[in-house]
Amino acid sequence: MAIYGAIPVLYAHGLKHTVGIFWHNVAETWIDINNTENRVDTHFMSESGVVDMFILMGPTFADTVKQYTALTGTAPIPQIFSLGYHQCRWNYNDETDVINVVDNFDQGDFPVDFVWLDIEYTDGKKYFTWDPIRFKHPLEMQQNMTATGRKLIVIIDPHVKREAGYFLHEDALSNDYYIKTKDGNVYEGWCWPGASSYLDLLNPIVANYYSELYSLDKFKGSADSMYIWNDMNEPSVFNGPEITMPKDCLHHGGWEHRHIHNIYGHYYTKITYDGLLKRTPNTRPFILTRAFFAGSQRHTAMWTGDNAAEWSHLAISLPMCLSMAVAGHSFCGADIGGFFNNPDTELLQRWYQAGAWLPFYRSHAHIDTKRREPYLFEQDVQTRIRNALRLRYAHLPVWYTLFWEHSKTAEPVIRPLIYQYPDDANVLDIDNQLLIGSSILVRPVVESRVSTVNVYFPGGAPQVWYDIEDWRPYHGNGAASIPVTMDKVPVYYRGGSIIPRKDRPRRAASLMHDDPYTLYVVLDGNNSASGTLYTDDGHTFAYRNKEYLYVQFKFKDNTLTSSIIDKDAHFSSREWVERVVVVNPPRGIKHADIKSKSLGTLKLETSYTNDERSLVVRKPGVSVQEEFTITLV
Ligand code: NBV
Repeated sequence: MAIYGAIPVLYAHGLKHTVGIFWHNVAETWIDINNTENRVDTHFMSESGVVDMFILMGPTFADTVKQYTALTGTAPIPQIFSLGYHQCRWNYNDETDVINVVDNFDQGDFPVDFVWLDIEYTDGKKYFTWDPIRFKHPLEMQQNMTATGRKLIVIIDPHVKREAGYFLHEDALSNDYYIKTKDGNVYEGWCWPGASSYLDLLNPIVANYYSELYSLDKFKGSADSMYIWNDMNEPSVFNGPEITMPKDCLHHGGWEHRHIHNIYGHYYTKITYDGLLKRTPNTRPFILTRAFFAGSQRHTAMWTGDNAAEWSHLAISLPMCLSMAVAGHSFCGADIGGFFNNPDTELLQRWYQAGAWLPFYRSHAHIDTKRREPYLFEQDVQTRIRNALRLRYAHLPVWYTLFWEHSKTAEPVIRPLIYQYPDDANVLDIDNQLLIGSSILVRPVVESRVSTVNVYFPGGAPQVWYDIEDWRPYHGNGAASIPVTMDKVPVYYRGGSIIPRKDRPRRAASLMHDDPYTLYVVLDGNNSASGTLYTDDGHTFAYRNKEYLYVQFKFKDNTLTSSIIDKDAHFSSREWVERVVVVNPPRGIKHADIKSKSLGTLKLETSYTNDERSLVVRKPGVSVQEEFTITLV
């Protein structure tokens, strides 16, 4: 039973085989999973609808996920900025507050890309309006933000305030756009604004009307750089049965709410998506939603809803997002710090450190909580939060490349170990570790006051994992107890991988676009490694016209080679390679030679670091657009 969203897909995994079921039914649904000693029985119970069931034949876990995604779609590549850090709170009080938050982030040197406004920015909870006193100059406020590379996201909820004179309510009444009761009257529920009604989104005319409200001339005060958060779209109705809409309410086409309950929120975000596309046709929409259904990944990111400042809620955010990812929806995160109540600084720091490794990275807090922006804490706490944020930003090229690859191959951006190592019996129930793609292994610290955590290193003995702070090797033959401090989170790169990073600290992703890369070449037992890098303009649809760069890096026989994967795609990038760090390098290297068309052959300095566990190749200075080789000599 789900509160916010439902993806009725179920995988059954054995060490040799995975199969799945996709229960394609949008009525409210319960799924009972009954584990007995030798078997697992599953009962699907939907309130109405037909049995439309897809059996996914596998045979591998990855195949099964792909078969499911073939039915429901992949997420298009998001704006790169949306993979940065988001600062949210219910609520930032007024325009000055918002601008001060941005200033304080700058003064404290904390990167952030978006500041969010919750329901209090509206004029009396009437969406598509602004509070006339506290948000009197929304455009100016947004211009001040964009001048620093930051943007605004505002909330739009589906309940419509029943207030005479409110244009949306008047339009809905006069055009008959509202959902009805079983007796044919306009349905009236209770939500933030008080008496509210709900638009009948199943009606294409209503959907079109609503999506057009996002246009720049209608949503006055919204800049073209502003994006949308859809909340309460289950829909949430305070006085409704199970806090939602009565089952016998009537929608377009005569559907009772019971028949379509699980897809209402999905429709809502699809309409927002269409609206943002109409408003700025060449910009990738960004939407965050609370309600979702199978397929919502095509339009929106989601978050896990109202958690609390408790260690168990930090811990559960990993399995929740991992489940979402294998159910096709990778763009998932949880409220950093916990929505309800006040986290102590230990929990808050651990949450920032863990959240940096989930796809959607936003801190959020309930209106009754104490302010908890990172700059408000003691210096040591600030330093740790800043480090977590910087590590996130350094890995933006990895996240972005993985989202590109997800859009093409359906591979989840984050993965449970079982996805990558399906025949390893030891990983079946590991859900406190995750893989970012296939190359980064993370074991966030989600327990209070621990000095060690257990980390399982998958892949068998030949597979080595390298701690990203000191490049210490760990063999893939089981679990190890790893010492942790408040500064330490166990994160490893897989031997055999090449990780592109942008290591120059910046204030926002939007300011990193042309920054140079450091390539981390992590060699396996055969002295080889490979990896990919995707880059484009970061926010438009130009990639659909082949304006992008997709590069393959390979290391073999002491030579790193870059080659363009999609030869018919082009992007004139200003990014270049600033440094190569070879982890587990060959011994006795004196220098390196770089060769490319524009550079010819040049000699590069190298130096060993970390007790010769790594070798740094200085300033290759080659554009990522160009194919090149770097040979260690
Ligand atoms: O809009 C207020 C909150 C929001 O901050 C939160 O993130 C949502 O999940 N919203 C729910 C309404 C109810 C909160 C108790």
